[in-house]
Amino acid sequence: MNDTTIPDHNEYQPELIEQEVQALWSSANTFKAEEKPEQEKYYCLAMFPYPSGKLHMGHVRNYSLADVIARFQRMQGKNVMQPMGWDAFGLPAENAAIKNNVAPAKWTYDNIEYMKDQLKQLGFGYDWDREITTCSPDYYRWEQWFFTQLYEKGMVYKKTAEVNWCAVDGTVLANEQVIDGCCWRCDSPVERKAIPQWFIRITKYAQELLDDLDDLDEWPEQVKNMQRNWIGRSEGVEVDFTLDDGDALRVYTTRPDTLLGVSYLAVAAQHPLVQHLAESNSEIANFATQCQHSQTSEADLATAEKIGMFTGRYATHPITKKKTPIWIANFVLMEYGTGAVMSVPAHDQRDWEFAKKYDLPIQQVIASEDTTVEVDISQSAFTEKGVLINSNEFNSLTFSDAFEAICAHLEQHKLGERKVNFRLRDWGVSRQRYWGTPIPMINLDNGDNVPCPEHELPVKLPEDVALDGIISPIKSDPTWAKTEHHNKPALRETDTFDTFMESSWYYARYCSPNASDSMLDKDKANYWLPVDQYVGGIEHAILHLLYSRFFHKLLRDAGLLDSNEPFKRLLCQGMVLKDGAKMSKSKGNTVDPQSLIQQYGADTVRLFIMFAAPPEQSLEWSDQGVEGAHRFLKRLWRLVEQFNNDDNNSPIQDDDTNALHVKTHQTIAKVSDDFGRRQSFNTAIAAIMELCNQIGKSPSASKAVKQSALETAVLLLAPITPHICHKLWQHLGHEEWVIHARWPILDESALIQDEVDIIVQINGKLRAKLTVAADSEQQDIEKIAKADPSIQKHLDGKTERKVIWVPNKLLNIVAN
Ligand code: ANZ
Repeated sequence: MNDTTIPDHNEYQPELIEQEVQALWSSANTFKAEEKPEQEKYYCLAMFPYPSGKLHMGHVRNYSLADVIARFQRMQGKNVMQPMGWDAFGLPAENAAIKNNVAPAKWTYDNIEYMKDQLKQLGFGYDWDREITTCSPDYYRWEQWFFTQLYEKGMVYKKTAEVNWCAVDGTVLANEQVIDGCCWRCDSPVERKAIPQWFIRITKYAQELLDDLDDLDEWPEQVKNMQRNWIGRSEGVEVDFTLDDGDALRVYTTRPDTLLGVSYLAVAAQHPLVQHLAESNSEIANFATQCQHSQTSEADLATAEKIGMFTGRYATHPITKKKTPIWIANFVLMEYGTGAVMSVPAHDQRDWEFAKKYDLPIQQVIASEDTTVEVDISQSAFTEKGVLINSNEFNSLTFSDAFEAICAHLEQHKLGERKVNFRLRDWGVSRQRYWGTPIPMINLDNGDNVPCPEHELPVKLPEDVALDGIISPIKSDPTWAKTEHHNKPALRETDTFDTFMESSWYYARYCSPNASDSMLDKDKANYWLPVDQYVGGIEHAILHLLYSRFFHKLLRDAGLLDSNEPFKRLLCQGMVLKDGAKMSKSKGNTVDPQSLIQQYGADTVRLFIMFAAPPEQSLEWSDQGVEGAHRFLKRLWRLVEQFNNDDNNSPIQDDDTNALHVKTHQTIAKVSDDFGRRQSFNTAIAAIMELCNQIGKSPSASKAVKQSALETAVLLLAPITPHICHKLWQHLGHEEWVIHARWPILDESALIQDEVDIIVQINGKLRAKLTVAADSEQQDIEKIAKADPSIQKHLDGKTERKVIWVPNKLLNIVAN
């Protein structure tokens, strides 16, 4: 390059170049994505943020990861789409509104404006024309429309379900508003209250949601397992015990092999049998109410103290015909199976604890398959599967044989049938909060419900409201809910949707964000979907990802798109820590991205974040690390400047030239694999740094090879630090922008080494290093090694026992 093209500003000044480069991208519409059927598409998506005020480091990490992947794929020649938007409904807006006396809508839109500017400063390559804001009626109208479609299909129903209720304020509380069992506002004790709510039948898709996990081979195993456990498929049997009046008390068990060990039956307090008995027995009635009040979560119940009450009734065992007592027990859930269980204290720990407490018989019916193991049921239940004993004709059967034999027996006598159950419950989508999508249903005088007709959509949420913090403005407004149905006065639903509704389909709407006459443009959805790479926090492993997968299947079954799953590859990033604790406002240990950008520039922040840890692991914040990243960028800048100013007087040496050429291509090979397959960005950066070191140490390499090494470093870094790389690429003589450049091409032949270094060990200790021809034979190396004085010294007087040979790497002689 001649002198006239040497840039006059030869200092690295991120504050100048970042704004300049961002302005170039913006005026050229660089990140606008369009469907191009002839080009391979790549849809890269990071979980959209809740507009809470300003970005935190967790956001920066999430969005840097996705942006690096998007830019890398672009350099691979793919047609990349990377959209961004706002998960804008939710409770924090209501809390902020009360605190600052500003309407939730205004607070939300102001935050969006501020955070959008921050995202731009970080240089993320978003197609802003696709921006989605979920609190906009243009968005939620389609959610409302889709809900009415689901209603027509029978996929939606209303039933009473319990909520947290503050009797003093007369309002429902979100879980976050219950603090140590009391109302966050008035501190009075929170009760459980049953009110009518809307549900979507996700359970109809339980099996498919489970099965399709097997096809998601680019998802972390951990996330798939969390989903499997949440769906909780279990194979068992429903067994009938006969009541005195001839009716059946049906229980669900996964262990029919223990049927002969049943000592009592246990039913939930809400079981119809209990309700029936309660009508004529006040003691039972009182006990049932008491159970209901002390009801806790399923997880707590497993460890909570077992309480129960004998009903005074018996039912006949289906095989032994013995009279079996029926108990009410707090550990039995009405919502699972049949709400009744056969209790086998010898082989189930909950049953065992209950039996000990109420002095019920404990009869062992399973022995260990390992005959040397003596089972002791006096201290706890023996819960393993084994061989049947004390079970009449079923004795000595193993678990699976007994399962089959007992099922067959029950089915033959019409006393039971096989049943698959799921832990997964239908999705309750009603929230009694204001700042959410109004549920598009109309409640009629006669108690019936009808969906809002399509021409009335969207049912708009009023935005200019004042909040008193107690009751939702659309509930307190005497007119908002008033409407008509067939010329008769009727009332709109005043509950709003769970905000998981909005985040369940936004990824699909990004494909046609402005479609005004349909929820999705099918051709566009089919072009872009599934998302090729989804990046987000592990805290969304279960609900958000399960609901999105469910919605995708609903969209498919409504004919709106064709694929089965929304997200092909998933990356869950780890947390950002400071001094070992999660960086968070409540802990007061946050580092503000904004001030870092001002001090060092976005490229330094992005580089540090990508370098400090592998993506899935937690990232420990380090001020020195940020400094280090900044120093590296300054050094890179200087390397390019020096190269351009270099008159190259030093004689060219073939060895240096060759070594730098090899290093360049080794780096391309490593970084390509690290970015693509391994998604290990920290090791990729380390490799690029090594390459830069070698450039610095190779003054006598040829100019062409130096140029190529520098260009390679700039190209490989471009996805991570795009602004500086834009400038350096120009400084290296390119007119084309680096954002339009292709990923460097690997010269495989450079990787074939003529010579390799072999480590020679004696008894595992390093004793010599030999440089030999690549692919040498073991006996040749042994000869060279044994001729080496430093090896001879250590072998002297010893007998050789064994030689371990790792081709091209290591020779270890074991001797004593
Ligand atoms: C007898 C038995 C014997 C059981 C034994 C276990 C071990 P999963 O795998 O989760 O489906 N169960 C059934 N319905 C219940 C309910 N509504 N509330 C509480 N517990 C319930 O678990 C099924 C097992 O959980 C069933 O198998 C039943 O106890 C219990 F040695 O029946 B088992």
